[in-house]
Amino acid sequence: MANGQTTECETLPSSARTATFIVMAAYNEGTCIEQVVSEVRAEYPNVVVVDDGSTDGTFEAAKRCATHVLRHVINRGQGAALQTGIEFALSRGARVVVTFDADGQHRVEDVKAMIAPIFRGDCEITLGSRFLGGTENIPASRRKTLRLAVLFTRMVNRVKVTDAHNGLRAFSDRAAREIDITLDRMAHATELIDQIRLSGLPFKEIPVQIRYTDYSLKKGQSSRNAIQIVLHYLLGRVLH
Ligand SMILES: Nc1nc2c(ncn2[C@@H]2O[C@H](COP(=O)(O)OP(=O)(O)OP(=O)(O)O)[C@@H](O)[C@H]2O)c(=O)[nH]1
Ligand SMILES: [Mg+2]
Repeated sequence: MANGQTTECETLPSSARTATFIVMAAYNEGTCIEQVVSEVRAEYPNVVVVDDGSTDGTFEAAKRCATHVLRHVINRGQGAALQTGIEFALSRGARVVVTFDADGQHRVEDVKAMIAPIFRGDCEITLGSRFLGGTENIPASRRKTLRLAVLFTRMVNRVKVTDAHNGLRAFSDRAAREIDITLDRMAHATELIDQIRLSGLPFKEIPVQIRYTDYSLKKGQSSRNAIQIVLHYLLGRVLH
């Protein structure tokens, strides 16, 4: 498996932009989704929002700005919403599928470096890494939890990554077809790493930046959630 660090300077042909589908799972992101989608859509015309049973105005806001909007009638979790969005993107002819958080934590400018190695045929999957990207303002408790997640991934999944829970990822259509997220909630991130290892598909980690804003910190995952995520993942392994 490839595991390199690259930066991209080249420009992408417009055919690559249109063949790239950006999939966003969104849960109660009504206040920011329009801005996030608009920024992405200015560069990549195919943006698929999966509203994950939100109880605010996320669905209506997404309808105003996204290319495609899907909806789970109940909240099922990020893993389930991403699987729905990935399957939809493939059904519409996506050549590359990118997963991108709806809370504004990812940067549109990082997408190019994520997809270029796949279009070049260097690998089938890219995983964003905030630790290779030098993200500076990671809160101390998040940093510790994320480091523990990396240790867990190295020991349990036996895959050497530097950031196991980064929502910015890209898959070739072939990889997206092989990946089948069955863990509905946040444990899907660890399940994905298992599936990448089992598939033998070549992947690369790409340096990216994660924005920590007041909004994302208030809404995001707590350290207590991390324990739930581990238990959910282990239960999933026993049951599958
Ligand atoms: N929390 C949560 N997020 C969901 C859910 N379904 C979809 N999402 C989306 O998943 C994305 C990531 O959720 P976050 O809770 O921010 O998780 P995270 O970015 O891994 O964690 P932080 O670094 O703490 O922000 C966001 O775009 C959410 O809108 C859900 O059921 N719960
Ligand atoms: Mg977040």
